[in-house]
Amino acid sequence: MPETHIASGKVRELYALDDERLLLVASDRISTFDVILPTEIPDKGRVLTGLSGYWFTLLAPIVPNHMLAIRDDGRSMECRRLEMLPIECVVRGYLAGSGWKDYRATGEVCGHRLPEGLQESDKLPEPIFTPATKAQEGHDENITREQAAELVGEERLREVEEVSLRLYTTAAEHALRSGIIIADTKFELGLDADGRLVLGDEALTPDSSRFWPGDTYEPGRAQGSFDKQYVRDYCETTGWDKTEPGPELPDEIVQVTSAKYHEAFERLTTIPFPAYLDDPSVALG
Ligand code: Q0Z
Repeated sequence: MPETHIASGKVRELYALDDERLLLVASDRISTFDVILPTEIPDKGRVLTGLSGYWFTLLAPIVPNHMLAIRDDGRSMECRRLEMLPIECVVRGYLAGSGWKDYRATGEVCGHRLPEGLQESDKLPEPIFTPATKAQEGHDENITREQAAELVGEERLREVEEVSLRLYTTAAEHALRSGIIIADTKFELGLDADGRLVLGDEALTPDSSRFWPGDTYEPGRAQGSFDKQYVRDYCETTGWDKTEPGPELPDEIVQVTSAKYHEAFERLTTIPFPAYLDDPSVALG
């Protein structure tokens, strides 16, 4: 059963299974300040794969997805091969990251004029679709709706925007009931052999989204990350200059962070994580 390696992400690997199918493998690697750390976080890849699978099932009434199966290892997803669109489909419900930067500089984010006087981390009046280019290296760059339309076509863009907003709104409402704010997220959409829009890649994980703890949310400052805050805070204590290589993490930080991933999985899915380890298909309803 030959699996040909076709791509590496920072923390994931992609293999070809055959002409129609890919295998997406999520490692336990963690990145912070854009650097992969030398220490792994136990179960991180399984949590992200299980969460993606959970969301794919929940959101399938909105748009079909590429998932075929999660393997028994809990970290590998067999997927349908798609023709991926050349844009990142970002949706923001709150003002953070490059959205906050752009707003402060111009009062706009990707051509969306926003009300005056918003603070960092504020909830937006309504979620906005803020497409970005796919950078081969470095950071994705926000683009306007017009630039996105040149890349995928006006009609396809309308469909992508509507689907992305419905996916985000549905997931963010669900997460909020679990005490987790999904401040923003990035979807990767593609087309199947019949030209139908399909949700691919990973979806609504803490690596593709900003997850904030709901109980300490307070606009006017940056919010802590649900999963990575202990890692970032530890890194800040070491005097590390945020270039390669990153620091090794002490076991205490590793254990607390692994527990945060387990907690996110259990809160969002209401499935005990050991039940997922025993049989990953439990995440798929
Ligand atoms: C996803 C990526 C990773 C490196 C290509 N269903 C699909 N069909 C076609 N292409 C993709 C998918 Cl998911 C696809 N990526 C992102 C993932 C390592 C790059 F694990 N690239």
